Amino acid sequence: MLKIWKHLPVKIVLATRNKKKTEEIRRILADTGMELFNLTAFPACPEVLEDGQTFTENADKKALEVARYTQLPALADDSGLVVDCLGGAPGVWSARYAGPGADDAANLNKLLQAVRNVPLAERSARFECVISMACPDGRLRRFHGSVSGRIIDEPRGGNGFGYDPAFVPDGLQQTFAEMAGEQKDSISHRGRALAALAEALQTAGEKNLSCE
Ligand code: ITT
Repeated sequence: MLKIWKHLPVKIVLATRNKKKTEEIRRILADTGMELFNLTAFPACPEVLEDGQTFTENADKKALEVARYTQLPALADDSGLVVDCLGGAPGVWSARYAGPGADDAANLNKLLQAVRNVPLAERSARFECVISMACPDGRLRRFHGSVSGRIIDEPRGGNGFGYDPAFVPDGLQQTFAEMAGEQKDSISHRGRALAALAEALQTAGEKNLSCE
């Protein structure tokens, strides 16, 4: 899908320390030729406090702070799961749903407990992703992707991360965690947001991408 920019020699910092998220972004953008680092290459980069009320606020903040610190174009992903019967939870708190420092297993377990008594037909949910790309001088571009589905009773599958074992996209039977990575990317919130970024930057050209 994103095979348009073979060998673009542009260095971009991914404003994340999340290993699985990094893997997905690298896989989705692999054919663009961009050189992608994440924050493990900048161990002294201060942690960005994610205190926004929306995915957009958090994505912008992460991209701008990391671009300023590294003096490189920075790409931030803020994402999460919005569950209708839980009033939109875990939403922007997806990474910390079971408490500060909670791991994926604890968050997933809390989600499954929270929907336990809700009929399957009322378990509609969606993953949201906002990708913000910032230049060190503060210029910012933003892209959005989402995918609708439902939360099942028991986790299934060993691929992906986070809430993937509990999420079945609309019209399908497999959870994200039962799919091959490329299959998830082709319909996922992150895949869609990054496809929009690729399309916009293809139009804008390499100069824009490198923040010159
Ligand atoms: P960074 O802020 O460092 O990028 P993070 O894990 O804190 O890493 P977010 O604040 O964007 O990232 O929170 C995203 C959480 O939402 C993530 O930890 C998962 O729990 C969940 N999530 C996001 N995308 C997901 C996906 O594709 N599959 C499953 N869960 C996902």
